[in-house]
Amino acid sequence: GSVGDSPEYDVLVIGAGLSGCYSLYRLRKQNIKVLVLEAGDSVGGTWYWNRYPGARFDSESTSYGFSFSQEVLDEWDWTEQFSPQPETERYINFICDKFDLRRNMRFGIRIKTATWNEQGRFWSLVDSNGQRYTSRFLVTAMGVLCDPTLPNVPGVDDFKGEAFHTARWPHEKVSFEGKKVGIIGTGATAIQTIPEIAKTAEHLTVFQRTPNWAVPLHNAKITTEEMTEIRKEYPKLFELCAKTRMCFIHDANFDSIWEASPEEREQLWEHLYAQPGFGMWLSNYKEILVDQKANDLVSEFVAKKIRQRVNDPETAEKLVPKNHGFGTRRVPMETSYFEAYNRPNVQLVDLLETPIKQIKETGLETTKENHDLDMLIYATGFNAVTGSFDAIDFTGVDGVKLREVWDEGPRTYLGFTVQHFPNMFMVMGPHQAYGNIPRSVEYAVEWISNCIEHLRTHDLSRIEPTSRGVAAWTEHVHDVSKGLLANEVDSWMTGVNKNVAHKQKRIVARYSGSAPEFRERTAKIAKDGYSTFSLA
Ligand code: NA7
Repeated sequence: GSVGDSPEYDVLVIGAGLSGCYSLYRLRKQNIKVLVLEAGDSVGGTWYWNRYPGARFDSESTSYGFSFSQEVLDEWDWTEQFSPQPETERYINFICDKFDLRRNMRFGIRIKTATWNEQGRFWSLVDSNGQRYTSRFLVTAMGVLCDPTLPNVPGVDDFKGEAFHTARWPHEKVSFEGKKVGIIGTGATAIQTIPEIAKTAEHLTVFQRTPNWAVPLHNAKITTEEMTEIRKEYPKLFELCAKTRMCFIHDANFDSIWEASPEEREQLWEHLYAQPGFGMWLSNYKEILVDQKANDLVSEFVAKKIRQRVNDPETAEKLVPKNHGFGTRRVPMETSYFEAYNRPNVQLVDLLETPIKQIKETGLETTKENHDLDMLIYATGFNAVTGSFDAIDFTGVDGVKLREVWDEGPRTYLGFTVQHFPNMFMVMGPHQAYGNIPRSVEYAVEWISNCIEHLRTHDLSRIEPTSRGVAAWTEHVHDVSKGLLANEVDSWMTGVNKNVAHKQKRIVARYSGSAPEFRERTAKIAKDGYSTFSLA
């Protein structure tokens, strides 16, 4: 292109969550001119938007923090085993202050279109105010769960009381005192917030469509002395996370359920159920996530726990999932969730029996009755994985639209790149291994920034995956997803969102092989000089 056509930045990054912050840190170290564009008014992404009461990690705090800076590891104290949202937001702000990241960030900017200019080899982004930004490379750091969705029921706009989606929670304190509160949804978010709201609301009605297999989080404080001990173990901890399938500290169990006696099973399950974190899900017998019979047994154990913890047998029965097995959807972690239903001010409404008819000025009407409400909370989830891409009009080579390329489900090369969209890199895009997200974010950002560095040092200004590469990777992602019971169940992990018209069919949205395998395969491509890409 002509001089007038040269881009203003080397790299534009969309999003200032963990992915965007680390992208900026890395790229700037490489002397690359970067600008981060963020829709929110500050940094933090997920931890900026999700301010609902009870929001916290289900990952161990110490395993969730960034590992890239020894100084940060030395200076930052986590105060809880599973950090609550305000502390995590402070942590991300601490990182941004420490490395002066805000200098290269712009806030309150919602990108509407992203268009590839083939002649000039650059990306051109336009925000909702019509402002234009250009760069040689584009890094999408938009998060896996960032586009909240409301129920597709009549009357959502009619309700006259206070109404919030959990992912758009107000910055001001919300009071539940003396109020009749309703909440729609019983996913990981709702299960965190319901016990908190129940503490002060005059009345809380939970509108449940699909119950979920939640297990106890067992959160606890971390003392300063404990933090000193933890700090010494950081190298070991990150080594462990690098080995495990989903980057958590919970290692796989290679024991077979069929070689254990019923007493031994019961013993292991009691042990795991009493452990903090995802152990019940991730350190269980090797068959439980792939073999229906094994899954039925562990599901029965968790069902028994629910029945023991909920006083009213009818309510307990409604809380036991019937159509999917334990661990086949993202397992919500709970703190006194089931006990919340033992409170006199909490009521469970089973929408499978009595579906929502409409939302009205005064509350919510099911096919059976009217529920008058002062406040309605939508814990109804997200247009996941590809939702943030749907929200921007991406145009690649020859006017190709990303929405069309992904019409039948995502097609990527290594989860990082897409054919027809040169010089675009995705952090936590589809077909990547998620799990304990920051571990995956660090790897993805390093892969991408190394690739950009390689291109620069080799005087290359264009990279695009080949159709052969995309076909092979997409097939590989589909192959490794086979056999997992989770991939035969509707959830955000299989790309289903009943509130979004084009999300009714299951797709392979994420890389469900192991994270070490993902890293091994993608690192090999880098080591071979990215020769499987078309480079120019
Ligand atoms: P999820 O896990 O997608 O949960 C959304 C919940 O909202 C789920 O229980 C849905 O029921 C329910 N929902 C959605 N739409 C409706 C309508 N129209 N009517 C009734 N109920 C509805 O989102 P979360 O925010 O809880 O968690 C997202 C992730 O964030 C989580 O996995 C963690 O990784 C962090 P359904 O199951 O569709 O029947």
